[in-house]
Amino acid sequence: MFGQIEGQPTLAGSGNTKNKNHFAVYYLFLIVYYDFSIIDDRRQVVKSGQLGVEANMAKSTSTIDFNTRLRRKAQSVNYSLQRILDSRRINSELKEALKYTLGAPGKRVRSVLVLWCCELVGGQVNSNAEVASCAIEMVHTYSLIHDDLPAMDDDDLRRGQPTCHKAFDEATAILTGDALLTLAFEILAEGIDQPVVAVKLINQLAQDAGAAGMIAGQMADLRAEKSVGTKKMLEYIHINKTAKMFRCAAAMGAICGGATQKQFEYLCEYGLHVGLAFQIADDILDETASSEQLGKTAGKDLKAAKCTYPAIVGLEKAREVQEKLTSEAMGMLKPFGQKADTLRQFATALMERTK
Ligand code: GRG
Repeated sequence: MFGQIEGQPTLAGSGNTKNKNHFAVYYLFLIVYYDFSIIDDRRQVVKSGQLGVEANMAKSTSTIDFNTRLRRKAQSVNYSLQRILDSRRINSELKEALKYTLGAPGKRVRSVLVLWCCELVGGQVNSNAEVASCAIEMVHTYSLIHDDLPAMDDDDLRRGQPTCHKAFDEATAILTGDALLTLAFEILAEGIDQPVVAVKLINQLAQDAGAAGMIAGQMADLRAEKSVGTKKMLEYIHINKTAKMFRCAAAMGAICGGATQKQFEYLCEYGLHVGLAFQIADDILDETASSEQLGKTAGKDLKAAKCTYPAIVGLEKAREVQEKLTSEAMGMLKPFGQKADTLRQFATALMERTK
């Protein structure tokens, strides 16, 4: 998990045992120090209600490896989600299910994309981006809960734990999804500091997650089962079901960071491309990885004769398409220069993911 830190040898390459021990102690100190500093920063955020942690983290960005930065950003989203849930009066049974699903170890990649796009165009993450990152995670989590229901994909395992309707019951799972979907729009309406920004964010999320976005993709996906799939159908499903939520994340980050129209358009295209590549990775992993590795049931697409890239074009070609999309996504970052290096690493990480 802790890859090489720039300018420092890794543990494995650090010489004799005595030196290794010194490095081990040093690393331990660094880990403990960083974890405590994050907690301290968060306490300040809770106390003042303002964003501090992202600004503090940004200082050390250049010296920390990508995976650690991704993990830190995801952790900051977790804190924000927890804070939002803790601050609301919600029926205790429903709250338990909300915490169970939202608190489960999701990768938070859409949320982190919001934060990094805001940082890219605005220089730093602001409180609007923090709210937007939580809103998109809520909508994403709702979609997973509903997708796992018996009427849809009928699955038992999600994020390494029993699905919501298995852990609770079907009615609770439907309502938990409904609560997350509505809460997402509530926090945007309530927590964004300028009405015009709030409206833009609400509109973007409604468009990309709604009847002309994720729901359209899900509908087509269900209808495509067991029919003879075509490449056109496949693209329609994947773009709508998955890629538009990544486009949405990039767009929301751009809006929060005050992007110009051109920057907004480049980031939207970047989001669509990495989102499609992410879904192809998902299709490939469904065939090549285990349920333990994925934290969800592997091999389901094949069994359900789903319209996937490996099923339509084969595994090898699927990987080629994925690489092409990732390289096109990188192309969208050219105008941003070196400042977009984190998004370049993000695109590569999504393509190479193993879970
Ligand atoms: C039910 C309205 C409705 C929509 C369902 C998102 C979705 C549409 C279905 C989930 C099943 C699926 C395979 C969707 C494709 C998108 C995808 C790969 C979702 C999983 O996202 P990750 O890997 O999940 O980011 P975590 O758990 O890490 O958040």
